Amino acid sequence: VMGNSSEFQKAVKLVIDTVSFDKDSTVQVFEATIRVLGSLLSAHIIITDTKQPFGDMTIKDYDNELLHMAHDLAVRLLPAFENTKTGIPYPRVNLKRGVPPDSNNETCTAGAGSLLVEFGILSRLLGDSTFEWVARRAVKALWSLRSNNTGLLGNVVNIQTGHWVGKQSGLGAGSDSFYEYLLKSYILFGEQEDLEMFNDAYRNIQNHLRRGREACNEGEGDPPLYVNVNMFTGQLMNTWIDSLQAFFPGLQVLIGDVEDAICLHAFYYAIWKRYGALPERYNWQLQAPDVPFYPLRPELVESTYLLYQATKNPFYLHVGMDILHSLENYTKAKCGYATLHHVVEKTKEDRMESFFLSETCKYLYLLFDEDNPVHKSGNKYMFTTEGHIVSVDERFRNSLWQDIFSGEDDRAEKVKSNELKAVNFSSNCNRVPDERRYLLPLKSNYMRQIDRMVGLI
Ligand code: DMJ
Repeated sequence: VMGNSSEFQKAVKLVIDTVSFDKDSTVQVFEATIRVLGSLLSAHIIITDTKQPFGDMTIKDYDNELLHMAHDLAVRLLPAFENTKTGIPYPRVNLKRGVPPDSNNETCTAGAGSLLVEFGILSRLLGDSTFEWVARRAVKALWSLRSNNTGLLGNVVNIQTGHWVGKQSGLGAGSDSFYEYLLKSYILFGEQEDLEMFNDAYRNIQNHLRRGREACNEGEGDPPLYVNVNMFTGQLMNTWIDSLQAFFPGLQVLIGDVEDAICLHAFYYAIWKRYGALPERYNWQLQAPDVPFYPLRPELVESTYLLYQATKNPFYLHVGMDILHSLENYTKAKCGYATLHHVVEKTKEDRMESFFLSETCKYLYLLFDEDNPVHKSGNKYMFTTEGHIVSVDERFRNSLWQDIFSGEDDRAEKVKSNELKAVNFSSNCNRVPDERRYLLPLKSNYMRQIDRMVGLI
């Protein structure tokens, strides 16, 4: 993204030469997929792009090594999809030994249901439907378990019985990327069923999770907020929202619900202004953090970036500057940037998650880099949930197989026997003006209202 080809080439070489997944290590299927598999695939796509829009990112004598590594990793994750009665995967797998004997049968919706983008890309690059098939089966299994009454899904499910252990339906932890990947899978692969599921889910979210006035930027009543409810009854379950939920305005931008996105984003920005960070959980009734740490999460920056792309309103450059300054002031440490242990006390933890680089920094950089190749018309990119770039490309539109959901039993057997393992395959920041001179995207009384709601004034 920064166009630094020599560093990119060095890093790719280092990964090829030193990384092995043949490790006696138990990983989370979701995290290994979005962080590791996703980055390998993204780098492979960039290296093999015939247009090379970021500069010369080709690797001398490249022989699809990153794709081979992605394949190797995905095969090691496949045991998570075996011996599960519902098709919903186990949450953890040992890279050498498969699912640990004492494995937990409970998993969260986001963890089990947001593997389709990476697994689908891998399948389509390899011409092997296995990976997409298992990921899609998991999505469909979760989808079939939604409540008959509300259409909502819970946040924790038993993969053998299909019973909801966590009945909370919300947009944050445990649920977030499930919704994101329904839409992004459609954008990438163009499968109608993904869009239909997304549209249905979005409608149910609007009907049961959204509180506050109908038109977000005008009229009487409270500004809109998306709350956590019981999936079967739609009843409010608690009075907190979490910082992960701040991705939702970005998703709303992708489907063109920009007005609502502007309003929800403003609510999160008000919380950020109060603390210089987003607490992991914020209690909107008590106007105080319920869980006070901030692990350098990207969601607010991500939505800010997407809203700027959609509106070109300089207000979002100001928000980005504000976030950047808070990060510099409160989280900078000797060797990197540190998790805030407490957003009020500004104490730090010795921990910098990889999503700080792959998402938080990337979205901030892109927000200010108007001329980046990512933004050039003709270049079409999508971000995975971990911020990895993939081109929206014809080659992901075509599945080379026709049989994806025919002969399910046969495929399940093959997955079990690992028969499908062997596959052959040949800034500009200076322009940012003073806040008061912005054209605010929202009416100023709205801004005052949410500032009051979060105890800023
Ligand atoms: C990232 O790992 C991904 O965005 C994931 O979907 C949930 N959020 C974290 C960062 O906060």
